Amino acid sequence: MSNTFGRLLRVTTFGESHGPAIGCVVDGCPPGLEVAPEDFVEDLARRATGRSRHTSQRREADAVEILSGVHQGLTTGTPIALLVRNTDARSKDYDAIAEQFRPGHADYTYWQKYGLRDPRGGGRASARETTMRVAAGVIARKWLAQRHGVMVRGWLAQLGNVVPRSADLGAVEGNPFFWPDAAQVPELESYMDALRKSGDSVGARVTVAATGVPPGWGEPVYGKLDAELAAAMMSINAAKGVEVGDGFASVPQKGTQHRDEATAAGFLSNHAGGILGGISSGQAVVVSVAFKPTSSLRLPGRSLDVHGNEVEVVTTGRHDPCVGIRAVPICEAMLALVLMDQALRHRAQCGDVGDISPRIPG
Ligand code: EPS
Repeated sequence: MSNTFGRLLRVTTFGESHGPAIGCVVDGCPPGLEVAPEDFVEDLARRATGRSRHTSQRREADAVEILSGVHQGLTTGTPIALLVRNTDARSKDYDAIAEQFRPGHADYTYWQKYGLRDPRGGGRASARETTMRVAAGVIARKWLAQRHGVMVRGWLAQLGNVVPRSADLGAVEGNPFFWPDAAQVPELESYMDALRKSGDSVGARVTVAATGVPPGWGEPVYGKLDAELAAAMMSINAAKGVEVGDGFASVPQKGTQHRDEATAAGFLSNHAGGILGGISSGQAVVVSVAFKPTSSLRLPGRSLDVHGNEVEVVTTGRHDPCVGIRAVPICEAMLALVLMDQALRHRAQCGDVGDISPRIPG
């Protein structure tokens, strides 16, 4: 029931935010890749709550246990099962809204679909699930880097109305916003402090890019690389829009402006975001994702309860004022997972084709 994605690299996640554990099964990873519990620490910490005052203050250990698929430090080609135990759920925060539908939240649609729901922490709809995407993504990132030299990087490209004044990727890991301009960090700190005090939330835009992707990954027509990236990104909690390359900015552009011309020295621009006809061109694959403002707010909002009564919903507890911030490593993971799946599929069908001339430098 759609808890699995990918074709040759198949990822299944399971678990609820306030259940005993969350986990995933990564099936289809080639044998011989070194994988150890320490590999997951950095990316899980980048995504985790409670690492700065600007995110939810829930403090999870987020320790990955490898249950299968790895022997003596190497993947065996069998399903890799990863488990993370929930250690800091506080379910009483949800008692008061257990029978209410938070405006803008999946509470209502889960209720309509299943006729019942686990209200604790949003259950399966919680961003907690994304922990396992990031864990699975660690494996994909490692394989892509070792096998193909592909590197995946993400950053926050907008927070509310604030946009980066420069694109210094060296600054991204040095601040709690994944922001590519260190000089703006004090401005963001004040913005987020005021937002948190007001009780409101705000949206954000995340951009992710993969460099080193060779030409040829992606399948026409229903398995287009951009189509699968869009589906993967839209499956992230709170995602409301995806752009590839120039995306919606392409609308007013002229063809002469949008097309990426090339010389023997390489492509002269990358409006296409590294994908032509659903297949990678050898340029950086660039995807942007819009995240809506978090719907769990302490500011009252009108809604109904499960009995049909009109209510004012007030959500207390430990919520992210901008869930888009923590989405940076999640988008990176989804990009890596889609790329690895497509790389394996390309190898399966077209592995004998080899390198084709001319190859335009990215
Ligand atoms: C979330 C609400 C909060 C966040 C949670 C995502 O959950 P709780 O109310 O249970 O603390 O802390 O994020 C995580 C636990 C996580 O690991 O990302 C939500 O409604 O999506």
